Amino acid sequence: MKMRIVADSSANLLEMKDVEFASVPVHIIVGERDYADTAEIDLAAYQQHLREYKGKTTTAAPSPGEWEEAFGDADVIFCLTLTGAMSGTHNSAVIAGESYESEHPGAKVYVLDSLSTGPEIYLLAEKTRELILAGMEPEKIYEEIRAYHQTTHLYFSLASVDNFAKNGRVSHVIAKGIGLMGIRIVGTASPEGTLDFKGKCRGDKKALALILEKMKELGYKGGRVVIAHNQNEEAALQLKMRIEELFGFFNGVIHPERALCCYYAEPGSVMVGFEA
Ligand code: X90
Repeated sequence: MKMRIVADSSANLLEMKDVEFASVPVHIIVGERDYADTAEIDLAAYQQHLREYKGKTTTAAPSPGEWEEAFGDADVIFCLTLTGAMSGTHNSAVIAGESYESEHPGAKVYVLDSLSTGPEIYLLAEKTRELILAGMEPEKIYEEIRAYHQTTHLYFSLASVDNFAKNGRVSHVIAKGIGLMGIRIVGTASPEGTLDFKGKCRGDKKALALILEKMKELGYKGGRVVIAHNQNEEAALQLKMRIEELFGFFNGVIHPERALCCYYAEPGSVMVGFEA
């Protein structure tokens, strides 16, 4: 039985060792240009285009066809999507799953709404990989992933929410003033899969301290951490150091965001997924 993990590109994940994996690109539209968030994208050139472009920019969910293509010829697919409360990506995956199952009798597509994005999807993918490699049955894997999902969280520090506001995903009132004088907005993915703002901080140091405080409040005890950043490796390393000071080790990874996350979690932002 061929099993495959498929996640949209908001997971900032392009490949996985020892298991079948595919990433489905979310799209970023900058004027006439449609950037598919794939491994081929030149992130520096893309970010420069975003910075310099004065007209309208937006994003678009992958089509069901793009999801189906990523399913390949697997018998069992674990499909992990970014929050359905903020994007059509999940809906598109559900449609693709139904179509794939009807075209491939006996195949099964499990579609899980992460109610989150980025590092939290990354954690779910890592767990799915672990369970596949342990030789577990698909139905049991899905059950375990859903149980694991109850223990994963996402926090973020955003350097700007302009692109969220421009696309009607947060109000302009909230967006105002963020990004000025190094103001960061710290928030989390709500249980419904929407943005839940927890506070404004001046500078990375305070923002990271607030994230760490929230992690501890949730019962974080040194579990797995995934940190994604947009041109702010320094902040990611600072958080890693603080975790090491507290727990004696850092069980995690740090990586740059891919194109979709870079659009909404603008330069200077940090996203943190963790187990608690
Ligand atoms: O359908 C589309 O056009 C894509 C829309 C995606 C919207 C969400 C992207 C989030 C990227 C930003 C920081 C954390 C947000 C947490 C949300 C629960 C990352």
